[in-house]
Amino acid sequence: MSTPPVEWAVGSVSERLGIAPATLRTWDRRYGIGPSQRTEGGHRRYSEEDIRRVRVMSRFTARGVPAQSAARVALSMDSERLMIETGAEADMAAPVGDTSGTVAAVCSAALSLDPGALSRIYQRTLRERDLVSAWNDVFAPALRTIGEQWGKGALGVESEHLASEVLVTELRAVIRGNRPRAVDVDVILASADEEQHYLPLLALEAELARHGLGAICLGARVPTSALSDLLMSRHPSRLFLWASMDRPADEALWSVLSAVHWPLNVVLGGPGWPADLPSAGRSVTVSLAHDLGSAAHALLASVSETG
Ligand code: B12
Repeated sequence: MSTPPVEWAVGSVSERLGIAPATLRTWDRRYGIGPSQRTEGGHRRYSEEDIRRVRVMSRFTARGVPAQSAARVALSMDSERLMIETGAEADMAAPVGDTSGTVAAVCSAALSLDPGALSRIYQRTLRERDLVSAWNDVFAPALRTIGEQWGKGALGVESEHLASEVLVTELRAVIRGNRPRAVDVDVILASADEEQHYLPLLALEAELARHGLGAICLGARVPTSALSDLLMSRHPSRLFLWASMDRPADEALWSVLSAVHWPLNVVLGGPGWPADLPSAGRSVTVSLAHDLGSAAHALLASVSETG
């Protein structure tokens, strides 16, 4: 069974494209540049193709073409032509520094399954901002919006996969470009047992690398037994663990940490961890980091503390 196409209300189209709702309604009424669907109650519902046509209209009018002729050209374009016309500009629609426009552009590129546009938006964001602000202001909000849209059934899981896969590639490029020469097993980043989400680990690895700190990043779903073996054999000084999903009540990690007998700074991140952390072993400090910057700070600070 095929999924019905996503349809957007005037307000959402206005937010995505930065065009006033009144203008959108006028273009629809006067020139037929509008939604191909309406709800039973008569509310406008734009498809992705309708939105592309509005984009073309907007581009022409912005260049001074009279609305009437801009509309004629936009209406003459078939689906393929509209894709070509708008494919390259979708990601550039948001002006520099416009975070909500950029977040909307990420979602739109994810929805249109456009990896090229996603890379361009991510790269441009990383050029314009430092990594922490790129993550806090654009990437994390875009991921949250994508998660919400997926939760509502407005966006397919394939769009979520694509948006995160392309972000993985771009974050890895930052890591590669900044990777310190020496990376030993002193700083470990991992996602908790059974936890598939690991993008925040890459953001953190990239941020640490930018500060000259190399880390071993183990990625998603690291079994607690494997983590335990690694801790016991290599005695690292810092461990970061991510959990998006709620951790089980019988979390095995706590008993692993209670057996640690060397100074270990454990930083936990993500909404999956309980707010009240059980006390760990005497030599272990466990804290919750609420954002990328503070997680990086906690791990970097222990470098200066330990020399
Ligand atoms: C991308 C994604 C995926 C990708 C992951 C790819 C990858 N390489 O990581 C894939 C497709 C694999 C996936 C799978 C699943 N996902 Co998913 N996914 C997401 C998505 C869109 C982004 C995840 C992410 O990177 N989040 C990072 C930031 C954005 O997370 P945050 O929670 O907002 O962060 C908060 C804090 O932790 C802090 N913060 C933000 N960034 C950072 C960084 C650092 C370093 C620190 C310390 C703090 C911090 O600020 C935020 C506000 O407090 C989220 C949406 C979301 N809101 O997270 C859903 C989401 C996490 N997924 C969800 C679900 C349900 C799943 C699946 C169970 C789906 C399924 N049925 O298979 C599986 C998970 C299976 C498992 N056991 O892990 C739900 C979880 C709901 C819940 N808690 O129960 C979410 C919230 C979507 C939703 N709205 O329902 N997912």
